[in-house]
Amino acid sequence: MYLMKQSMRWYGPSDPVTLDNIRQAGATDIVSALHHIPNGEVWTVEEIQKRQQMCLDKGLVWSVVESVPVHEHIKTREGDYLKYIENYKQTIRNLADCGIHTITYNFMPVLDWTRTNLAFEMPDGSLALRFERAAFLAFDLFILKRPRAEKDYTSEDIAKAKARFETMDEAEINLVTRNMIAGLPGSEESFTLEQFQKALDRYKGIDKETLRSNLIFFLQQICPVCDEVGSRMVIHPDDPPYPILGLPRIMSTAEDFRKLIAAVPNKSNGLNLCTGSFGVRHDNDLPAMLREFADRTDFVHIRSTKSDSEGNFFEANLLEGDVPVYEMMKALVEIQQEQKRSIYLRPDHGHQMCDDLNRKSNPGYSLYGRMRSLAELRGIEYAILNTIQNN
Ligand code: DNO
Repeated sequence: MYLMKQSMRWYGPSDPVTLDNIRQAGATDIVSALHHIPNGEVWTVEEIQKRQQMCLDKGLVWSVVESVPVHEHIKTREGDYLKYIENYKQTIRNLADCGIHTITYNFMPVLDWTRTNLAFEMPDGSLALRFERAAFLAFDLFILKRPRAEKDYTSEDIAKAKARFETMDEAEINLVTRNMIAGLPGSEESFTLEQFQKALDRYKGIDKETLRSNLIFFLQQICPVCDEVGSRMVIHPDDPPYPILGLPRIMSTAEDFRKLIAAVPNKSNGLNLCTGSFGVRHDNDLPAMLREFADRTDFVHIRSTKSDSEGNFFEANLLEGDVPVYEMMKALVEIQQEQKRSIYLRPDHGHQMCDDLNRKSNPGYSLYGRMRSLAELRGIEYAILNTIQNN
């Protein structure tokens, strides 16, 4: 029987969650990145091996990179983008030389993932990540004061955002601002408000189709190298999966990924199926997406969000959100048996709970919440496999 490769993200030596913690949570594989290397520079074999050795010393294997960040100049195709693409190729070759072949990346302009609230209190006292639309709009319209932002919203939206802004004291304004632009873990960039507006301005002439063609150009350069060394680029979807701050988005739906495969059919053009990101759109049928893209999905993130009709969402307990976790796991178990291979899976964004409430941790990446999710996922997989075996 082929079982999921139980993986957990580790941010490296400065992560408050230790490799021992991760091993005790039951994971066998590590998802990591060399966050100390500036975006755009080559990851040397020596630096990669150092990180690998840290994992091996604790009986773990660094199997998936999340992420080799894509430099903004590649996304906008300006400045030194050709140099950054060459550096990216070299990083892929170096990773392959060290035996690491699964590389996660995203193509979201300026910001990686976005939340307004990193400590949303759940009824049981644990803390969740949340995206509150009115707070986000208040940030865009009245804190950042993005030029012409009003044209992206209805007058009803603007009124709600204004009312929300009026409830904010200085501390909340600072907090929302920090959450939005100071960089969530893994996002590689952080800004002041002024730098942030400049970063947005670089996308002025770039609409959806231009951004998509920049991604296609990037993959056309990178995928042949990946094919040669037996590696795969797995793209992470947009989070949230719709346009924000006037920026284009190109990886929010199954159709977006279909377009990418049609343009770059290389087998190294793969998917990191993140149920939490795609799942915020109820028109994304997640198990169907997993089945459709099974040949290209080497890495799965499982978490569940719960959204309301206002466009707010929070990250729910794994089995209590909108994501059909059982159906996803069933599809995953079946695909693994059909394809006779194991797929890397990591629990994503757990709640901050238990002793983690008294510790500083990377938002979404404290220990116990993810440990709880991994245990639940393992239990679901175990039950499905037993049912298959007994029939
Ligand atoms: C958030 C993560 C993302 C992801 C990148 C991949 O928790 O899922 O930051 O790592 O988008 O490039």
